[in-house]
Amino acid sequence: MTDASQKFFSGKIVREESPLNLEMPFSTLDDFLTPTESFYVRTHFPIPKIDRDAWWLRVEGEVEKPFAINYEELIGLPSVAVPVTLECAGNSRNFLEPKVKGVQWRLGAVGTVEWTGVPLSALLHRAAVKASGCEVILEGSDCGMLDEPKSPPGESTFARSIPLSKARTDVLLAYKMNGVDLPPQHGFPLRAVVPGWYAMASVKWLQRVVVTDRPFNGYYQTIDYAYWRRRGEIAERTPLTELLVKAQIARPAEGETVPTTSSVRVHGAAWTSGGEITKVELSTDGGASWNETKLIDNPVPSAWRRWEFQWRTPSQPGKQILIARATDSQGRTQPVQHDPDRGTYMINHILPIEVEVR
Ligand SMILES: Nc1nc2c(c(=O)[nH]1)N[C@H]1C(S)=C(S)[C@@H](COP(=O)(O)O)O[C@H]1N2
Ligand SMILES: [Mo]
Repeated sequence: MTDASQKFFSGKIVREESPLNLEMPFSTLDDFLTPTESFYVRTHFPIPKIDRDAWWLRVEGEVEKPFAINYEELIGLPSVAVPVTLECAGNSRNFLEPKVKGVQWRLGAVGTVEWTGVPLSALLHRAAVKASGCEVILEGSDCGMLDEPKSPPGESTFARSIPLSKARTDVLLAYKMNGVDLPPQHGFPLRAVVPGWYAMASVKWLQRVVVTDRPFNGYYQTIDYAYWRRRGEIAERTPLTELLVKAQIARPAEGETVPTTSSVRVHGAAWTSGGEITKVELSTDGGASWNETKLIDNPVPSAWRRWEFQWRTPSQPGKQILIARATDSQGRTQPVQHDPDRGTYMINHILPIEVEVR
């Protein structure tokens, strides 16, 4: 909801000041790549101040040759640069009814950046993972106390795990964002980028990579950032992982006024994981009828595709509900309602945007 009392910080909506949570106004979506200044910021603790000359990344656990690597050596390793879309698992939470606890994101806890870094597989190879290796824990150096009753007492760090197979496939340890050193709020000096997964997996301010011989059950993948998966009558706590298919409308934005009997460009972006976006449809009548939109970007694995549609607006003034709906190459599309087993995460049901025709 746009609100005149809304606070802004360098062009982003302030959702929380401490810890710092900033949202991109999604109506400013323009290019395929999101400018770094516009990219949303999600933190749980104060942003750690890290001196890169005193910083080390340790690689340990179920490995034959544990080691530590410093910044200079790391950036000297062969690197890759790839565009990857990151979406916070709680993006669009403010659309849930009734209202729920958590950062009240609308559409802007998502963005696409070109990340430069070293494939995690290269470091795992150097450490020589033992046959017992099962998962890889990524640990950040930010820490603090949580005021949740179910959190571990005292201070704890932000940590998350990925299966060894995923770690060896496409996970990047990134030190640049759009060609420039990571800013402090985005994980300086080094962060993980886990393509195709909700962004809680892309651990910032990395200090340790730990190979484990069993599934990790940390706070951020059991109590938080998890959902209920059903096995018949039994509900099982399951970590959030892959992004669900979703389309969002950038313009017109919620509450925007458009002229009657005219041609208005409706545009936005859509993303998925484990496939590519093959279709984005738009309804301009609250879901009664659907039009196929034009996909703008070429498909790139793990990045969004922008889309657009020329809308002939009605001759009669009044409110209109716009809804976008994406379909991917696996035939998956967006549900009409949010599944309560997902709690306040994985919000990919179709989202109504009300505009005024005048
Ligand atoms: N160390 C650390 N990593 C973290 C977080 C954090 O609080 N601490 N937040 C996670 C969450 S929930 C999201 S959505 C992304 C946000 O990345 P960004 O701030 O660069 O947009 O970082 C993830 N990595
Ligand atoms: Mo997030």
